[in-house]
Amino acid sequence: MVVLSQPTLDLNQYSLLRSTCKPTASFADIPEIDLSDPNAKFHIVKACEEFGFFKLVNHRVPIELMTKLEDESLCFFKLSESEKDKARPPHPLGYGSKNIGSNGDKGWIEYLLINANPLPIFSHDFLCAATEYVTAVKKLSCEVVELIAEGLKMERRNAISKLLNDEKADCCFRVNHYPPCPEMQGLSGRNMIGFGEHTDPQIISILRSNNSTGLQICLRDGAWVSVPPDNGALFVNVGDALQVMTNGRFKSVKHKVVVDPNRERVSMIYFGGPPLSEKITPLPELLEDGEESLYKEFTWWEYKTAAYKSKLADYRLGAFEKSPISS
Ligand code: GA4
Repeated sequence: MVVLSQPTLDLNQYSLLRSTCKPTASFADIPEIDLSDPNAKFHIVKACEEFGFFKLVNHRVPIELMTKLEDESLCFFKLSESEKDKARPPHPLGYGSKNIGSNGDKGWIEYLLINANPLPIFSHDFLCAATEYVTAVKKLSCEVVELIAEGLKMERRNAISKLLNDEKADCCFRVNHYPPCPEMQGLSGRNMIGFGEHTDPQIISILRSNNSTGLQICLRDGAWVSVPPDNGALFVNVGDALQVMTNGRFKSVKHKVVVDPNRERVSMIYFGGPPLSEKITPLPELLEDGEESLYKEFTWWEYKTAAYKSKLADYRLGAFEKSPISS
């Protein structure tokens, strides 16, 4: 028999995690890119420069693929703790709850984190749904970075996409489940953190959520704003590696998730990273005459290793800058 369970999260453990941001952080006017718009490439570049984040509509990833995988994931999260525990390590991949990374970060969350290249053997139905979804979203991530290359007027349209398409591309995929947190009901003015503030280390991340609120992004002026949910849309994050590849012209977006007292949130995120041996440096065709790289030379393996030793909120690129740039 399958026992339905909520993860046993002890609220006392989380009292220190209450966000200092008001739950009513205002909803932002997030740039919305229509992929069928012939000028999408220019809008994408502008959004990456100004927000490091945008919403994508008419993206051609069928909603059925998203909801199928979401349903399969929910079936998994509804299993008993002992069943889910069977999918725990090897760390950091597999099932996790409460702990994010291995350096003490905690959140009101449980998740599945898997290597997307190739996908591991899991429950057959989950694997089928994940394979279909990840294939579609990977294709989309390549399309988006090709539009970025075009929008930046680069000669090599595939300069970035070839890294994501490489058979050794280091891509991963996670499904996050944020159970409702009814205990927070009476505690007005504060929200429970589901996933603390951070930037994604990779090149690009593509996120889908189940029409629920909770995702907040940090604007250039430091203000945190809520991202209005949109069931059919996908959301795109600039990651740290893309910040470096554009020599800081794009900035990776700081984001976090706060939990709702009454509604669960499910999000699925594809993280497109380069092969481990790839050098992460500004793309030569983007450097103006005489412009120097703001960053030391490093491989994706070096950056990823450093990232996994860091705390979620750390400014990870700092150690790789030639001279400190403000975060
Ligand atoms: C953030 C982006 C991805 O979710 C992730 C995360 C990873 C993890 O959950 O294990 C990290 C985090 C992420 C950045 C810093 C380190 C590593 C948790 C953490 C404290 C899978 C990734 O690649 O980096």
